Amino acid sequence: MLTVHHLNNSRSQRVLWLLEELELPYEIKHYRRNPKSQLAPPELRAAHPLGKSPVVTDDGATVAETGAIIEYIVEKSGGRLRPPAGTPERLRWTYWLHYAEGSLMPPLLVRLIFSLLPSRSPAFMRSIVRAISSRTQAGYIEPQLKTHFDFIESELGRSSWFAGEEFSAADVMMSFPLEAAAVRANALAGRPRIKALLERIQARPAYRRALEKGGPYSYAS
Ligand SMILES: N[C@@H](CCC(=O)N[C@@H](CS)C(=O)NCC(=O)O)C(=O)O
Repeated sequence: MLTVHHLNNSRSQRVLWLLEELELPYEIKHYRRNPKSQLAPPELRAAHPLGKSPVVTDDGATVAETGAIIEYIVEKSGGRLRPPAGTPERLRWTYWLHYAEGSLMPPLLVRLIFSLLPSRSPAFMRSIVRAISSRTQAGYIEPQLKTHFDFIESELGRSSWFAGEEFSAADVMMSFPLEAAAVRANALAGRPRIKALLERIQARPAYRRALEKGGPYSYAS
């Protein structure tokens, strides 16, 4: 049986959603973030040495990295939610599968870290750290994020879903960075296509079932 090592409020929510879309059998092993540090508990290292979620274990195989997990599950389903090889849709599918964690998550993470810096600095340095943090955000991070969000908004004008007219696993992969961007980085303001996409995603019955099974997830409305 495929087991999803699932951390609350995390990227692994989209693995549950994919499994619900494909109606594949699975079980969940739940892990809770440390409420103070927000880090995963050390027990997750028993599943994979990095101790990050998601990880899936299945018949002796251990797969980490959301993109690799999504490819593994899609393959296991016989290639559902993946456009046929050799088509332009398949190329777009592969692109978005890599882009989500490879290009979009890093600036979102940098933004999060910079926003936390002032409150985590010693009191006597706080005003200086706040000034450095806001200058870096305004001069570097926000323009980077704007470029990404505008690009995605424009790409969504080409077709109903990321890889074409059919819903696919690329939409599942892109859901988490877009949800995080909506909540943390005001990505929906002036971007009606991203907003509409997230509404369509979050209304899907399989998405709602995954939410019930996964427990607390603060990026969905
Ligand atoms: N690129 C990896 C990132 C994995 C990752 O950073 N997961 C976060 C959850 S959103 C995590 O486990 N955070 C807890 C920690 O770092 O202790 C993937 O997509 O699987």
